[in-house]
Amino acid sequence: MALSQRLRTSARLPTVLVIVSNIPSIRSLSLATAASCLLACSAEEPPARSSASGGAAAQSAGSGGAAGGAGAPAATAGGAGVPGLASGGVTGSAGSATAASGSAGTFGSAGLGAGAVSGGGGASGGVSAGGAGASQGGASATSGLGGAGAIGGFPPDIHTRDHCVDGYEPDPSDATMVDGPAEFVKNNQVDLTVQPAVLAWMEAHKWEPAHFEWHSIRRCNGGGSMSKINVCSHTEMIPTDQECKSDGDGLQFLAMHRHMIQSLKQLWPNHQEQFTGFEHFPQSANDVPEQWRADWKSFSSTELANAKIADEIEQHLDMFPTEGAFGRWLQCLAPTYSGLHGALHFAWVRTQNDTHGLGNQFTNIDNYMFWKLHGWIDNVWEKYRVAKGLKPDDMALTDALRAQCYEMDKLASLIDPSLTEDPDNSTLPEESGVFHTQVRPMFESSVNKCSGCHGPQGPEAGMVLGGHVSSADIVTNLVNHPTATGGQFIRVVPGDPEHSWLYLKAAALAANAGCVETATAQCKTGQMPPSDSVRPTTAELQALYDWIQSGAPAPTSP
Ligand SMILES: [Cu+2]
Repeated sequence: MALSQRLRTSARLPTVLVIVSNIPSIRSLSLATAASCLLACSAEEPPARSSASGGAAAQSAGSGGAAGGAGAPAATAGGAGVPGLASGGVTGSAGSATAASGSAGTFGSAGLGAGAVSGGGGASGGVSAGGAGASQGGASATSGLGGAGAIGGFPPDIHTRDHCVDGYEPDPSDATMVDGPAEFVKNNQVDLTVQPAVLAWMEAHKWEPAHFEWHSIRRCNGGGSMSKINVCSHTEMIPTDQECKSDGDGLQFLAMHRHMIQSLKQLWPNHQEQFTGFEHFPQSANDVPEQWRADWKSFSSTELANAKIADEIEQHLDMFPTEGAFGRWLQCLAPTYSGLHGALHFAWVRTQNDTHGLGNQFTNIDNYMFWKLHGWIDNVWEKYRVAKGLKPDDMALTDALRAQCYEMDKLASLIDPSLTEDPDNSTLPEESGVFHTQVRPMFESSVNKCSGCHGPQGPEAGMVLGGHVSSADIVTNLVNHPTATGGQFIRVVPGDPEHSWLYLKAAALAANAGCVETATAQCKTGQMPPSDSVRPTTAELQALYDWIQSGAPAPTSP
C-alpha cells in the first residue's frame, strides 16, 4: 500500500472503530481506565478546517461526538483477563502464546501476584528453550481474536515452565555468537545493531512490534497511529497509567525495559555486554562505540546537569519520593515530555539508514545503542533502589517485572499480521515548489534528523516528515490535520503559523501555546528536535514560517 493510501487509511480508522464499538459487549468494562483512550476508539475524525478561529469550534464538535459514542465499550473476543481488569490489575490479562515460538500453554492464573498480575499467565516456551513449556499448560484456550483467552482457574501443571516466572534458558547461539555490536550499512551510513542471532530471536518472538505496541497503548492515539493491534477491540489492554501521566507509568516504563534486558541476559549470558548500559551518561565521543565517534555531538548543559542528577542519584533521593517518580522523570521530564530518555534516543538517530534505527518506532530495539541507553536508565534505577534500601528480590519488584512480561507477551499475541504494511518501494515523483525545495530539507538534514523518527517506517506521533515519501504526501498529512500530541492544535493551519503545531514545536514555542488535551491528543509541549543542543537555524524556521504563512501550498510538478 502506498504511503498516501496508508495514511489515509489510518486517518479513517476512527470511523471504522465506531462500528466495532457498537458490537454488544460480552462483558462490562468496569474501570474508568484511560477514559480518553476509549473516547478515541469512537471519536470521529475532527472536520477539516480552513482557519484557526473556525478550527477551535470544529475541534470541540469533534470531541463532543466522541463522548456521545463512547457509551458502548468495545466487544472483545476471548474475554480473557477480565478478572485482572476488574480488580484493577495492570493489564496482566490473558496468557499468550506467540505463534512464532510455536508454544501454547496459556492459563488464566487469577491468583498470581495479588492483583498486580492477576489474570496473567502466558507461558511461551520459546524457540530457544527447546519448546519447553509447550502444550502442557494449555488449558482452555477459548475462542477469540487473540486466541489466548482462558477462563480463570489455576495452571493444571505448576511445573510448566513460564519464562515470566522462571526466566529463559540460554539460547544455543550463545556458544558461538560474536561480542559487541554488528554493523548495518545502508545508503553508506553505518548503524549498529545487536548480533544477528539476537535480531532473529526478537523477530521470532515479535518483540519489535510488541515493544512498539507497549508504548503505543500508553498514548491515547494507540489505535490510530499505525498500530498493528486494533486497540479498540482490546480495550482491556489499555493501562490506566498513560505515558508520562503518572508515577505508575514511570515504574512500568522502568520495569518493562528491565524485563527485556534481563531476558536478553538470560538468553545470552556470555554476551551480556550487548545488553549492558553506559556506565555513566555519555560525556564525550570516547564513551560511545567507534562507529559513532565522528558524529559525536555534545549534550546541552541542561541535559548534562540532569544526567549528573541521575548518575549521582544517591545524593538526590529527596527529589523523587518513589522509583516511579524517578522513572517518570527519566522518561518524560514532565511536563515537557523531553526527558533524558528522549535526548539519548535522538543522539543516535540515523536519517539514511532507519531499517534498525533508533528513531524507528517499529524496530528501535534492534539497535545496539537502544540497549546502551536503556541499560544506563536501568543502572541508575538500580542505584536508586540500592540507596533506598530496596531489595533486589522484593515482591513488589518481582510482581512489576512479571506484569510487564505478561503484558508484552499478550500484546505480541494480539498483533494482527493483516495490519502489517508492505514496504513502499514505488518510485517517487519529481517535485518542486516551496515546500519541496525550501522546507523539507530542514526535516531531513543530518543535524535536525526529524525524518529519522518521523519517517515512513513507524513514524513518531504518526507524522511523516521525510524519507521514502513524496512531498505531496507529507503536505497532505500536515495541512489541516489533527495532531497526536498537540491537543486541540492542528499540524499546519494555512496562513497561520502561530497556531500550527508543527511550527510551534520546531520553534520551541509549544510550551506556552496553551495546549489543551483532547480525547485523541495529548499535549507534549517539548521542543523538537528533543535535544536542546540541536536547534533548527533561524533561516530554516523562517522558511517553515513563510511557507505556512503563504497558505502552505502543495508541491508542484517541475
Ligand atoms: Cu521502549
